[in-house]
Amino acid sequence: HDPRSEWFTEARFGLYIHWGLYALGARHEWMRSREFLSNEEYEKYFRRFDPDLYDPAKWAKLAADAGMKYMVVTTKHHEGFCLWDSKLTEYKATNTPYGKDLLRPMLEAFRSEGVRTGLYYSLLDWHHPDYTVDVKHPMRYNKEYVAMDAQRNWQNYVDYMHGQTRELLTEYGDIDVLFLDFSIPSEEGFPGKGKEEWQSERYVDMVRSLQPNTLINDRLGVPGDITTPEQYQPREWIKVDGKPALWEACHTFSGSWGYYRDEESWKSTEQILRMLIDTVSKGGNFLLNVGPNARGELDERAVERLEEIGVWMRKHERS
Ligand code: JFZ
Repeated sequence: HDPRSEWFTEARFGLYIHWGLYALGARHEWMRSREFLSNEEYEKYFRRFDPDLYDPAKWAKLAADAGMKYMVVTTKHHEGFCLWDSKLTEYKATNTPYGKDLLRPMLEAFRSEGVRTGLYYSLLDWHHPDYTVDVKHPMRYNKEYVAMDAQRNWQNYVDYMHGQTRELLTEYGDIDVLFLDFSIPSEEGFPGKGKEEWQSERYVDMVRSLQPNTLINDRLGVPGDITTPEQYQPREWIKVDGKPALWEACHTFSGSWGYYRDEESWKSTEQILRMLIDTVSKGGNFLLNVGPNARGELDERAVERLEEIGVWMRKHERS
């Protein structure tokens, strides 16, 4: 029993938001890696990023009405683009045509609906000049780019990642969850990245000292507060060291986390509700993802389903 996590156990249902430049490509948040896109090839999305219809109050209301009690948003996904006004990079929303911090109004909107706020931060970074090539990197088959690893200053990247986390935990109010993503095994001649590379123990100490109540997931390669199976339904309550653990299943409505216009394999509302009930019956939380589009709207297929979930919730007196 840990008073830090009582709210999490009660919360049960949350909204995951994957939003970044990949919304413009409208074909998966891994498009850079899948299509081996260089920084230069990807730059056009940065130059055109302008979500003119962004209205986080709408998102927050929809989530609260669907019975969601917390949210987690990608402050930076693997592509490296930052939704907030980080002082440590120029690769951020404030330098796009949109010109404004996207994170602060989002957190404010959700908090005013009584929804707790969590941040996703990618440990991988395909844009940072000191980030070395690994088996997932978009430039992994580009010999010149790989050869430049010898000149890359890894500690610079680690300082960047720790420093950005410090910004997020000092300038954006109480952060309830930190979802760090992820550790990479060594493969095909590329070294892996895990707790040594991320300097995870020092990182966790920093998080604890800045915000002792923030719940951390377990993808840093060191034990965290929350175990996060992804895209599958565990058969029973997940145990860590033989004891029932705090866990959270994260799922997409369809086959992608980022906005994917032409992806048609959407789960039905009934399927989602069955998964939610199944998760909760085994002691877990259900984090359901939406990928907003490049104009800043939630995908209408998600809106439709979240509204239906809200109807079910009200019938069962949740929201
Ligand atoms: C990661 C991301 O690569 C993906 O784009 C999305 O953000 C998702 C929530 O997280 O993907 C992972 C990370 C870890 C595992 C699987 C997919 N894992 O531990 O099985």
